[in-house]
Amino acid sequence: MIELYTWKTSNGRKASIMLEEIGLPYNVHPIPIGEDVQFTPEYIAINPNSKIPAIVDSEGPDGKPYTMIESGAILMYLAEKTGKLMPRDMARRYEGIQWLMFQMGGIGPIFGQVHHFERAAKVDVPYGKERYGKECRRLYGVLNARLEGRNWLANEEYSIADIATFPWVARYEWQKVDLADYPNVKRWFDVIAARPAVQRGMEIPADA
Ligand SMILES: N[C@@H](CCC(=O)N[C@@H](CS)C(=O)NCC(=O)O)C(=O)O
Repeated sequence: MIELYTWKTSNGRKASIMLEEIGLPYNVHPIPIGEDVQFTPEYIAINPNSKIPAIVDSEGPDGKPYTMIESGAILMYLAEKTGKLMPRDMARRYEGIQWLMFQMGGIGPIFGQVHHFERAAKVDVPYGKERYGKECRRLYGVLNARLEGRNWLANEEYSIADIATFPWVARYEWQKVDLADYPNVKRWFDVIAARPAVQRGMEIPADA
């Protein structure tokens, strides 16, 4: 059984979408980050970095409980554990890992700053909005170019790279982005949004 510690955010949804896609049974432990539950000693024992998501696999490597933090690493772990959503062939596997890292190192941090300056900052900071908004739109351009003539970010198959990126693009309205400006991203987004497992994963935790 997988224990999933999460909240209804873009990083949290990566893990819940993945668990829904691969069909492994899991228990949800809501961590309301707005109430600072991530800073409690109980949660720090699971994730010393006080972020969601985290998982504990009761049947990890060698059959022992295994804790995973960092959403990208969680996706890789679950893919390797199940043999799903990441190719075994080295060249194709690393194509997927490249686009997963593009999400982890680029889209996540930059879009996160856009969300902060557009929605959460206690004072209006035009420079922050301009700086991160510009880089956000540049990254949408990279995604749009990558998806020209392709259905998926890597390998011509749906993979953890797509799962990692989708919940961030799902916040395009927060980013003040019109997906019509990025038609390949919109086509890709609409196909993934229609997947039942994605729709279920986006609603986890149910009561958040
Ligand atoms: N690099 C981490 C980032 C996780 C992250 O930033 N999670 C946010 C929610 S999307 C969080 O837990 N925020 C709580 C806080 O910053 O106190 C990952 O990919 O798992």
